[in-house]
Amino acid sequence: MWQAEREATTVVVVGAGPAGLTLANLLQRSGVDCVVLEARDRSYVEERQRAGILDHFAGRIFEEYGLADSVLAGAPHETLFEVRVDGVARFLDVPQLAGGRPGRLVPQQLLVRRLIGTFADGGGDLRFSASGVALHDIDGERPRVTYRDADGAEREIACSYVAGCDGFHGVSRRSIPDGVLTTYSFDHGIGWYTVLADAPPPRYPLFGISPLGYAAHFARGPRASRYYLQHRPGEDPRGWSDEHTFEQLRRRLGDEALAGGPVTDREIVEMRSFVAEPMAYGRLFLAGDAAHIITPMGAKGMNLALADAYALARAVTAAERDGDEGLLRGYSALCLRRTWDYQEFSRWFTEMVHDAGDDSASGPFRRRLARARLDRLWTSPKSAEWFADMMAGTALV
Ligand code: RFL
Repeated sequence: MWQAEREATTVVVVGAGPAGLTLANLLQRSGVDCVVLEARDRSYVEERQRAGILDHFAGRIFEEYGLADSVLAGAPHETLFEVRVDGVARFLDVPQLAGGRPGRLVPQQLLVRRLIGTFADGGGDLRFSASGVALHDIDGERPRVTYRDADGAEREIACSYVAGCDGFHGVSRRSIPDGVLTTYSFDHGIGWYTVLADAPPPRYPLFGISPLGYAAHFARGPRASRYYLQHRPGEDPRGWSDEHTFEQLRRRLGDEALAGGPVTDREIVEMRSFVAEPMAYGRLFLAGDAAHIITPMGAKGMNLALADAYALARAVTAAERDGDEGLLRGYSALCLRRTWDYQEFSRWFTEMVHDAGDDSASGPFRRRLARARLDRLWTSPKSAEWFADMMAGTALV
């Protein structure tokens, strides 16, 4: 009878995004064996452009594990944030307000590329183009993961833990039996269009509030920019010409001289939030977008993925090295506490910058409230410090 090739490891990590790759590197540094299975090929994963801000807490993870030199080399620290309200600039020194805790500007694809390189250099086992990944016996002592490798051969890996790091559409969360998870979904009722372009980045991360709608401009490396533009419900901005897109940005950001450039990617961003509780079932532990998605306001999606990976690496290491399963038992509750904290921050930020601009949906009363909320960041030092503290990230333990 035909049999799949069988192997064993301590942790099978499903998915090589920021969560899975961070976890794999931290486990490797801790001397815990793992195998990473990724559905896509290496170049696809290394070129996927998304987030760009690593918060201070996430940066500290790599420092703690001695990975900062290989993973964060040359990544500039955050300095000021600029908010332009009806074209008038205001600045916030977020790192200083957070007590000298700067984040870093790191395009997600650069982080991913470096995490792959570092893991591979350390002899890590990362398998791309793994199709048909299926999880078995996750509620037992010895789970198994089956898949088809890049050559089409069937394979099976027995393990002690499965880390479900395969994003929102992955297989891990769906492997948990019906009725176990409570899920929370929220549609923010806002439309966003995002564009990547080979165009000069802004001096500082830039948020624009105007009656035409919200816009933002962020660096994605020394010669590339990501832009976000709110669009009206029912409108499909993918049909906007590049000229129209940059004209909208110039008006919303109050900068007639804003340089354009070739657009390399355009997408509609779903302004949707999602949380699945608990983030663990038996010996399966969910991390990152597999368990929760968040709006880009506040830049917490990738950072939550890294914070989960850190908590899980510590928990698995304590269980394997010291026989102490306490952190594993507390993993879901710890990560959910941070997830809800960040969800609230992201919603607060989203509501403020949208309501303060185009009030066609929210109305004039909410517009004035949003502007009062925004003003408070410059009139109340405590409010500004709280904002900066959230941007820096929280070290829950
Ligand atoms: P990922 O990055 O989705 O990685 C999951 C990996 O799992 C693989 N996979 C599978 N592998 C094996 N078997 C299967 N069955 C599999 N199914 C899927 C996938 O191929 C993939 O490689 O999840 P992870 O690691 O949890 O990381 C999450 C972050 O990527 C995400 O939160 C952020 O990108 C969100 N996000 C942003 N976050 C920020 O912190 N700041 C930002 O400014 C920001 N901007 C963004 C964003 C996300 C965006 N999109 C398109 C979703 C901008 C955009 C446009």
